[in-house]
Amino acid sequence: MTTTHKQDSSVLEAARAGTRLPPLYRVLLLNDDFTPMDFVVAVLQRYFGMDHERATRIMLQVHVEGLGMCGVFTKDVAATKVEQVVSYARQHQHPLACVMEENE
Ligand code: TYC
Repeated sequence: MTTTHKQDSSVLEAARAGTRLPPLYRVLLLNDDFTPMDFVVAVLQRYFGMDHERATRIMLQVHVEGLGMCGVFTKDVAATKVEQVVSYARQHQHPLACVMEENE
């Protein structure tokens, strides 16, 4: 094998790696018995850019089914959303739980 061939294959590997999609993470809200419904709707609008109708639909899904998806993001963005939501909820003394999990 020549040096030229080795370079060619590593260039191809780098190109493939460059086109691979990053792992994505779901951000989920979990139900609880205390956080007010209108607070959850406001969170979905504020941190996930939802309109009032969509936010209400997701909030009710969480309320009935126990959890619901806020969106799918890269790792850093998902972690920031979780941090923001939990921090905002605690500032308002609500136990709202928000978590992330890899989207497999
Ligand atoms: N179950 C709450 C209530 O009855 C409402 C709620 C919805 C709480 C979604 C958390 O992620 C949640 N007030």
